Amino acid sequence: MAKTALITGITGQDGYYLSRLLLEKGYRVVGLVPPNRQNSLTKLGALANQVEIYALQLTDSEALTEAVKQLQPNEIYNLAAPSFVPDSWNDPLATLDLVTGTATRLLTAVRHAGLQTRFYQASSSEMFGDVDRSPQDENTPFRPKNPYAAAKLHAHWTMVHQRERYGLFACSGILYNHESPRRPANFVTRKVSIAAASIKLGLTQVLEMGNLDAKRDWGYAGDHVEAMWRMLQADEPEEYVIGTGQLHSVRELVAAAFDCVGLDWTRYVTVNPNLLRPDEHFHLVADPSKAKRQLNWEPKVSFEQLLEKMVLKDLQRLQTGSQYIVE
Ligand code: GDR
Repeated sequence: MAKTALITGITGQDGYYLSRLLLEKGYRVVGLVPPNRQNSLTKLGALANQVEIYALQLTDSEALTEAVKQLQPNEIYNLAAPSFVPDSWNDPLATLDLVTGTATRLLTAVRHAGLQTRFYQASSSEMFGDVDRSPQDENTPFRPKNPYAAAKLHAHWTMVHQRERYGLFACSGILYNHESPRRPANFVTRKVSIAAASIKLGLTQVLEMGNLDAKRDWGYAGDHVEAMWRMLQADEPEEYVIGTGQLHSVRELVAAAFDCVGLDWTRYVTVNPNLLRPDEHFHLVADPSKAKRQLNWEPKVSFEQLLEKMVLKDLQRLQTGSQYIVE
């Protein structure tokens, strides 16, 4: 019988790639989607007809328990979160409720349903925050620096506590930045890929950036969701750091993206001080060796290949005037 996977955040970037992977593997995929967000299903493109949707508010504990009882999922992937980090300063409490609250309510629902459901929590490298060592691994101390990171860390520890106390099969992937042509335009990679494509086509002339010296470990979302799935197929539930292990600056990112369309980025890019973030001196870069050793997971798409994929899709999209990315 086909396994059932339940996904929160199915209409986001990772929800798309994970659904695609699970459908390929023969899973029945069910997305938990708030009733007022059903129109966002168009973001799933062709996959929208292949996944099932269960409408509920993720803040509704009873509805969640009922959904888990009814659907009897073999696996739950908790991906839902307001993921743009600067926004978390606007409403830290709402961030905490959605991030930590959803994880807690889902874990409680699994426990109450008495099922052997395997649970994946989407943790973030932001939890490491103000690191004093690079690269980071599963033993690096957490020092979150913003409300988003603090909420993710609370959810992460909740998952660990529930696993230790109740013996749940609960895992978390501490994921570094992972991008794709489906990344929303406010994140730096997509902002740059859209700009490179539109400047190439003569649609815009300048790109205003924040800190060009900020550095990140950027991977491909399609690779990273594979690690999520592998965690839930392992013998033991554990935490894994998932990233490429390669550190690049925003400057390198911009240069590589403009290279894809044969343009010299220095002619178009300016720095807008309003886009600088406070306190960005630390360098988040993964040591993914545990994932390699235990899950046989490795990223396949390089930094340059990722940017090429993104820029070419944006070029194609702008040239054809289509609203959605087909990938
Ligand atoms: P991040 O992603 O905050 O790392 O979180 P983002 O793409 O927003 O920023 C990456 C880095 O680029 C620098 N930067 C800019 N960022 C944006 N958005 N716009 C700019 O113009 C710009 N200029 C420079 C930022 O300062 C930062 O250093 C992502 C999200 O997916 C989180 O949800 C996830 O948890 C972490 O990655 C791991």
